[in-house]
Amino acid sequence: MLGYQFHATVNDNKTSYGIRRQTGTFTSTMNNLQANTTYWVRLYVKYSNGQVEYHPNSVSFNTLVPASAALSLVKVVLVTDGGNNDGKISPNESPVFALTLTNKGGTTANNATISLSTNNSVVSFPTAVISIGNIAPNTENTATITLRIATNAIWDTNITSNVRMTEANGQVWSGEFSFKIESPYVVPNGLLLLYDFENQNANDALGKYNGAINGNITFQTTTPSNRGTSAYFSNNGYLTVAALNGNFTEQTVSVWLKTSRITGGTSATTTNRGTAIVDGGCFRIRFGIGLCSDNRTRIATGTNTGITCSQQAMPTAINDNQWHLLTITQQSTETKYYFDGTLFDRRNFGDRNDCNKIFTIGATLNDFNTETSYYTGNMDNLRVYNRVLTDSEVREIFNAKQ
Ligand SMILES: [Ca+2]
Ligand SMILES: [Ca+2]
Repeated sequence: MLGYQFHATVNDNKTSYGIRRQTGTFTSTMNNLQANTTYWVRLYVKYSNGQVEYHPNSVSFNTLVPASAALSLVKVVLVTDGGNNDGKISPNESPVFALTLTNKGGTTANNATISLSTNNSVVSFPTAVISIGNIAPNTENTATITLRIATNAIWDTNITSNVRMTEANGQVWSGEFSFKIESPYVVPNGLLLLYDFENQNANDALGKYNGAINGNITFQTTTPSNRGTSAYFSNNGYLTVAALNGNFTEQTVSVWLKTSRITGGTSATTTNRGTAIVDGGCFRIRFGIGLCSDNRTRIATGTNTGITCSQQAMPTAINDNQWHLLTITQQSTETKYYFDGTLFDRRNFGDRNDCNKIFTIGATLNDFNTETSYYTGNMDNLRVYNRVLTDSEVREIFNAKQ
């Protein structure tokens, strides 16, 4: 509804005009006009005998669209990932975004609100509508909005979030922004399981291959990254992962260890046979460490070789009670050995572990020449992949202390 004024100049004071008798310049107001509509006005003369004489010309005009607010989304900032604070948005996190709106219109946007929707149901919004208040012309207001990423969200998923901006009068504007759901872990491709022991149990951090604790496993705050917890194996404690079957053509096992004692085998015939890290589960990798007579630490793999002193010597003794990363990859018959992210040996083994034997962490369960070889020490971030990692990927895990 608009009010317009028109002006006219009249040089005859003997007549009455459409509105009233008048000479000179006068102004009349026309109310209740519709916006963006064409009107015309025309003067007429009404004589005392009732005769009306219209001016031959009318004047037309088009009413304007009234000034309004015009909101747009001009900036989106990730305030926090609402999780591990690594700057990446991952499953089971609640990221907070700051959304800045600007008003390029002619009037204040009153009681503006924001609501969001996305193209993927793994994203939800704990607060459906966020108030952003009044936004004066050519000014900005910022509101923070929290999203919730479902635990079962898939890594490397691109999310487009639609932003609906609404003024109290019902006027709606829209915008959008995008982000990616990423793995919270480095080198996620092909990662089958990850035991990071952050929940102080034998659950897989990826939620797929939860294990069981057998015997004495406790949890301690020493870790490679100095954050979180690790598992401490002692007194013949070990883990089993019943569901995992490693019958793949390629494998990688990566694990952080901190130990001062790497003799643990209980063979009746051999001392210092070393301890086991992983075994069974139909993997080609049987993975143990042993302390040998020359006091160097060695890694053993294969089916029936046991953890003897005849195999791959690591460049540095591992039993220094410091965190070290051991990584073994296997492709066809070639096995590669990495110590603290650096390749130090490669050998050929063609055997595969017994596929009927449960995947075991921290023990061999009477399979290495009938010895049990329990591990003693801390363990963190045990990773199993169904592919061979590259040298640079092994180093990336080491550098990330993951
Ligand atoms: Ca994160
Ligand atoms: Ca940990």
